[in-house]
Amino acid sequence: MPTNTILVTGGAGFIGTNFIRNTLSKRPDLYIVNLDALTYAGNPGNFNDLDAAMAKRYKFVHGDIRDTGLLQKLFKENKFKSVVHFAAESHVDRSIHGPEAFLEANVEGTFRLLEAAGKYWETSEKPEVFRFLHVSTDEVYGSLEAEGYFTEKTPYDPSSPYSASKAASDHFVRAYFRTYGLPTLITNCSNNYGPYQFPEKLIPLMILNIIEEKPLPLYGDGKNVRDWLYVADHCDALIRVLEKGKPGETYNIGGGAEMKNIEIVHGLCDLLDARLNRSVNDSSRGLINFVEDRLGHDRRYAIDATKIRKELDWQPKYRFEDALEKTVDWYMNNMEWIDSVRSGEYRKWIELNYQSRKKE
Ligand code: NAD
Ligand code: TDX
Repeated sequence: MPTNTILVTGGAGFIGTNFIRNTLSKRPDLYIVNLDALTYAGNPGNFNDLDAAMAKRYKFVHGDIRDTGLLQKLFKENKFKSVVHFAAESHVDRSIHGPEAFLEANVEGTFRLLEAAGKYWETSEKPEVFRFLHVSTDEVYGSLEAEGYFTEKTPYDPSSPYSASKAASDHFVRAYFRTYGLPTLITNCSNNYGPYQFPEKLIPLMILNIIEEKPLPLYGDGKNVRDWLYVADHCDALIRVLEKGKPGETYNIGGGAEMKNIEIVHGLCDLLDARLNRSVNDSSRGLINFVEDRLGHDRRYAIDATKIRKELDWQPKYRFEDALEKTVDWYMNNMEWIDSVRSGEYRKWIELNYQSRKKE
């Protein structure tokens, strides 16, 4: 691979896939190596349809970010210009059932990657251009009441094993900048949605359940609020941070689209009912089922994205209503992709998570 090659970790997952596809298309000079362990959430087939020119600039490596030997070999062979680090266990409910995998992938994994990147950067005489971009979440800031926003200065206050593991990984990344000078960047973004999202997360899970006329499990009172960010907007923000961000800095990325979960589900029911010719009397809203709440469920997330807007001139381009429609259409047109990711493991997860939530 040529010298303008970037290492993407976790690129066979939801955001990584969108980032690689988006970047290969918008930056024709860049080459990408995608290192992914292919957990249940990773799907290497997401790149089968790249055109020949893009496929030449893309390479998949099946491996774990905790494998130091492999990392050293990859850095030596490719002399990466930068690292964009997505690889993680990413689902809050899974972290409640099995926190250890989150410690291993998110904390140890990030640590091993920092070590390997740091050694490479030191021994290659600290190239000016090198960047390590760590993709993190707004969940590290904890939960908001009805008022206020997360800024880059909001103190960390994670609630779930997932957000605790992401918070720990953020601290390691910051420490490698302050202690060793490794040129790191951190982004903390809000809830993403769009193509290729694994159907354990709210939006794709609800789309599929509506299509299949299954119950729509809303946790608690359904009024928890999330700030929704279309994945293509997120990917543009990441490129901007990678190219223009200042080492050592953190940037919050938000969609500016706060919605209650119940509003999202109502919207999805209406969009799909129109597409599936379901009448008002037969509305999918009738499938809504309030179930036992998530343990430690954060009430509200909302991002203040002033810093990235002012310093890097980024703001979301997509209106929530339009991007939600695009997302619904993508899932309706990609049922084969859905079948390919819904393995036996997926069915086991759905049973484990939703069986225990049923109310008497
Ligand atoms: P995802 O679960 O869809 O994908 C994660 C990918 O990482 C998978 O392909 C998986 O195989 C890979 N992976 C996991 N452990 C690995 C390991 N040890 N070594 C190598 N690869 C490994 O996740 P996503 O939704 O695409 O999220 C990507 C990143 O963005 C995560 O770090 C997540 O914390 C962060 N994030 C996600 C959201 C969101 O709304 N999805 C919001 C904020 C931040
Ligand atoms: O079946 C469900 N019913 C339900 O009511 C599911 C799966 C979720 N919910 C609720 C919980 C949340 O309030 O919907 C909201 C969104 O849930 P998720 O899609 O699981 O996302 P969230 O927990 O908010 O975390 C997401 O955004 C931040 C990503 O999964 C994280 O990786 C990211 O860091």
